[in-house]
Amino acid sequence: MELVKLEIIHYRATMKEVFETSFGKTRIRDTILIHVIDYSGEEGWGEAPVDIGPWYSYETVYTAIHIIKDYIASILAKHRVIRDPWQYYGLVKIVRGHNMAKAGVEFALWDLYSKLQNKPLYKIVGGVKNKVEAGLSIGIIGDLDKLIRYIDKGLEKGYRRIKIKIKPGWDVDPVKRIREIYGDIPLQVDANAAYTLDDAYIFRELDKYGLLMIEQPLHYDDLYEHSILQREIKTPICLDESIKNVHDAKAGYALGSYKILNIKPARVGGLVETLRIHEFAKKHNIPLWIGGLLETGIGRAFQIAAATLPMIKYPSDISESTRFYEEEIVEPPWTLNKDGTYNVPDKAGIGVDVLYEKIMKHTVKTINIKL
Ligand code: OSB
Ligand code: MG
Repeated sequence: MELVKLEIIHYRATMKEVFETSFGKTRIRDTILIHVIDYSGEEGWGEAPVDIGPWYSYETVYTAIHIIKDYIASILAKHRVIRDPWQYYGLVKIVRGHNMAKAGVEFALWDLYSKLQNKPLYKIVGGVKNKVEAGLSIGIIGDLDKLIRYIDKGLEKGYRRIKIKIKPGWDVDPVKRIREIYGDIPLQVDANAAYTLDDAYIFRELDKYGLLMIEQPLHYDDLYEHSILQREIKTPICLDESIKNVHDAKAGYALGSYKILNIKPARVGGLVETLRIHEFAKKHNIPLWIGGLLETGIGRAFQIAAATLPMIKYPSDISESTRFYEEEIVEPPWTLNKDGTYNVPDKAGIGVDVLYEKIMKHTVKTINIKL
């Protein structure tokens, strides 16, 4: 790849529905889209699914712009010819943390690289499936009847499992209600780090409901306390926020902090680190699935490619394009089959066309860097 241009786009969309987690409500979604152009004229698209503030992660739209513009772009400008995404991974290692910023650019390079190889992205990363299973992640709704109506719609659409966000005061009751109404449908909960070990009694209570897993119950950076909680409950703990790289995955495994991992390729710095964690998971037979961060259709493409990997054993948090956003920025949009799967595109690259004009309608700012 011989890069000639890097474009950083601050994109802002109003959400069709508010998404509430234990760390807050999202009504307006700010994110970073990355566009790279090769000497051949071929292009690549990526997304760094940061937020406007440091809520899910310490990274924000502004830290991502800073890291990409002031460091990653300089590294690219110095090298210009980048053999492949693995070389990029080595070059940006010098930047500590800022995984989403690094991932956004890496994704764009993966798209470009696979287009230049004329192969679909999922094949290049070693994917083995041509359909991937989707689960629905439901925010904190706060009203049991509304929650049930929401689940009805989700199941009707075909989503293969339901995940509800929980926080203190909204945990056992909704789970109990869902079990009463739907029996033993595939169900899991995600606390986004809202609890402490003092709340262990809540997890012992949730333990009675046959959940597939409990996602990130304790502190966002913790491995040790999760290992204590995991010993007290039989429901598998799945870590999300605590796993930022393969080192965290190894340490958590040694401690017994989890039985399942949620991999968000952006959270771990991109698809190269995803593949490293996947390798470790394969060696130890750890089941994985792919998590989401309210991505646009661009980010969803990388989740779908990652979800084709062999250790992905549970449905992934990949919502249809139309769930959160009015404007479709990819063509065709990501649409669920009736059986709750997505077809994995067989076209070169991410397999969908990016609609530049539509993106520009919701763009706050673009930064163009000549490489
Ligand atoms: O913890 O999985 C999470 C969304 C924003 C921040 C954190 C999380 C989520 C989701 C969204 O659960 C799932 C999706 O993108 O559809
Ligand atoms: Mg989560």
